[in-house]
Amino acid sequence: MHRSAHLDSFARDHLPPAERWPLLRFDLPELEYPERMNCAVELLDRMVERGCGERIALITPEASCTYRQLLVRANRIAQVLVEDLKLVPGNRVLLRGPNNPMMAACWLAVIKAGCVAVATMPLLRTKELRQIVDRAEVGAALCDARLLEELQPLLGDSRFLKRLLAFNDGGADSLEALLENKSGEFANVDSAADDVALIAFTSGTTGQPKGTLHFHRDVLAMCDCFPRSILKSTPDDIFCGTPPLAFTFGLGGLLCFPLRVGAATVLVEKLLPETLLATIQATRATICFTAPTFWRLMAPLAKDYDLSSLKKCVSAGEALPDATRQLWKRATGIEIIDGIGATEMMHIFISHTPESVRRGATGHVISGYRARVVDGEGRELPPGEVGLLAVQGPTGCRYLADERQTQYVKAGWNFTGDSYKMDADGYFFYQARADDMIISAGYNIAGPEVEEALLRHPQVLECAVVGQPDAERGQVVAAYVVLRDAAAAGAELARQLQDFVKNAIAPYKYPRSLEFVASLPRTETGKLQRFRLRAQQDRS
Ligand code: 3UK
Repeated sequence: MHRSAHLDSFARDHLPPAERWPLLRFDLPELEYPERMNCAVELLDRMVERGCGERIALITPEASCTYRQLLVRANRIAQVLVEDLKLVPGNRVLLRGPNNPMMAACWLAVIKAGCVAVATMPLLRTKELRQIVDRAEVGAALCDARLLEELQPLLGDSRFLKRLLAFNDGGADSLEALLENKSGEFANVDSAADDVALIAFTSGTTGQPKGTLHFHRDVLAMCDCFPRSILKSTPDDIFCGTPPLAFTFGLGGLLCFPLRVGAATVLVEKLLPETLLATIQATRATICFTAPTFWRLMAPLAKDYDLSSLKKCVSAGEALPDATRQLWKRATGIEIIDGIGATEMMHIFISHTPESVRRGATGHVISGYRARVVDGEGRELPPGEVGLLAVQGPTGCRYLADERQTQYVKAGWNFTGDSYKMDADGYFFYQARADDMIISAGYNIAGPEVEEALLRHPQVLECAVVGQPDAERGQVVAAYVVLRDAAAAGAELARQLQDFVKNAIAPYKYPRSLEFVASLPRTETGKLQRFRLRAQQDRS
């Protein structure tokens, strides 16, 4: 490792021991980064030096700002961090806010100052924020004034959190008030390429959150892999979408990818399917990132909007059902780009271009990464066999002081926890989360395959399929269905849907239990919370 710029060595001290790291590969010339490098400086100062100063960087429904304006703003915030909050390189700074320009500028400022950004999802409550503050020993926080309520209690009683500044506030002790006296000139911290730049907590569903440590060079690596080989983004692109900046899917897609190429990004605080479509129309956005459910809900509405600017549509977070891909294509003519990424890997590592799509597949491994399907002992399986997905690339899993490191990384490979099969051409087909496989009367059934079949029925808006404990069969397949027309619910339609599945896939996979619900439990990142549906069953 290179000489660290961190005066506070917490992050480096809490990296897993070297023998538990995944093997890192830097197989492409663009991944040969210099030993000293600050990723925020590369994304911002360097772009202004290269002539992007007067280009638009950020767009909101109300205003826009140029690269130079964003740089001055980030510099002023960095000055506050150092001069007023007395932070030193390596200190962890919690960030909390919806997707807006201050949140973006704060992220860049924290990293320019050599501190470690710990961005948190807007919907987290005090309990979850406390876990994060304690695990990452966070000493300072920058928080959108409207989200203070859940964070404030920690200031009084946390061992670690001592300083808190609110932004988007305007009050006398707000961050904005402190910015007014700052020059906008900042001496960037000359970090090592392998200094920790951020800790991303997994949008994990149960138990203690896991913090994943990512270096300055990892941030650039995510920008130089998927966007270059698959998205092929250019300076003229306008990015938009829903994932929070606290989720690495959003951090890449809505901040780092656009800055890396001198493009613009649209930041909107709260988006619904209708407002995302209206945003694309109003901003003439060219690239949109969101989760499969959003693509599905937007498809029938698309005809009411002018989406002629839109060129690339990216789906990630969970499996994209082929039925959804076809709905969107019929509505807009655009082939969605599916991609699997993970917080541990930072961003997407298996995907496809619109031209290289294969029905039912997530895609092929992208340039810079390697992937294989292996058995329980880590032996590579032949094409067509279902096993565990293992990946390697320039980024990889390093949990913050966590025993679960040995579950994610084995023999140098990252195990995402997904079961997949690969075909003879190297296309990867998602089956299920390995621990979500339903085992019924000795059969292995992947919930997503049953969901896919149900989604083809015109009445089905959304659905989820999980295993339900059953005395006789161990588990039975249970479906939860949201209808387009809730009034149609009833035993007759339930039977029709069951028959519909029996005719579409092997009959033993049909949902023996089928319940109509008004909505499905989802995380802020668009993921279905299967554990909640299962917990519901335990109670009933
Ligand atoms: C699942 C997918 C099938 C899969 C993420 C893009 O989702 C992201 O990170 P998380 O840590 O979750 C990782 C897990 O989510 N998943 C994600 N994408 C797909 N399953 N098809 C997909 N296209 O189980 C994976 O292991 O929340 C996604 C970029 C950055 C991210 N952090």
